[in-house]
Amino acid sequence: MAQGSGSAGGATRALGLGTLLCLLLLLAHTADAATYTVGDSGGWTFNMASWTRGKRFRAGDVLVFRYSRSVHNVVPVSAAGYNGCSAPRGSRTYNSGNDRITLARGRNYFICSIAGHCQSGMKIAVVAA
Ligand code: CU1
Repeated sequence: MAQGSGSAGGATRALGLGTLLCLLLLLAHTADAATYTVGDSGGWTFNMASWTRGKRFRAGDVLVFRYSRSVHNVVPVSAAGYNGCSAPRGSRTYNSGNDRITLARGRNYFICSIAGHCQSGMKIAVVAA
């Protein structure tokens, strides 16, 4: 009987250790989050396609969009919105000129919804691992 309760205790300890490991992984992941200024010193502007090249983004990384708020904006869109350069009515629109947006796992698409800008390459597609 004593042996039985001992092994149950072991299972509980193993569960506790698993939970602890998960928490540590989560913390490590958070600490890893990087911040990227979109377009680097040039900021968020036209012909952005090459900016993502060679970068490895992770979920939780932060993109900083810097631009003149009187000229541009930032709208997260779907793949269709990205390809067609259209933002659905009611889309959340960032327009502070210094917007911080956290990447979700998977594909993240952003366009400028000012007429003609996305068509001129003011759009990025970011894949976050
Ligand atoms: Cu724009």
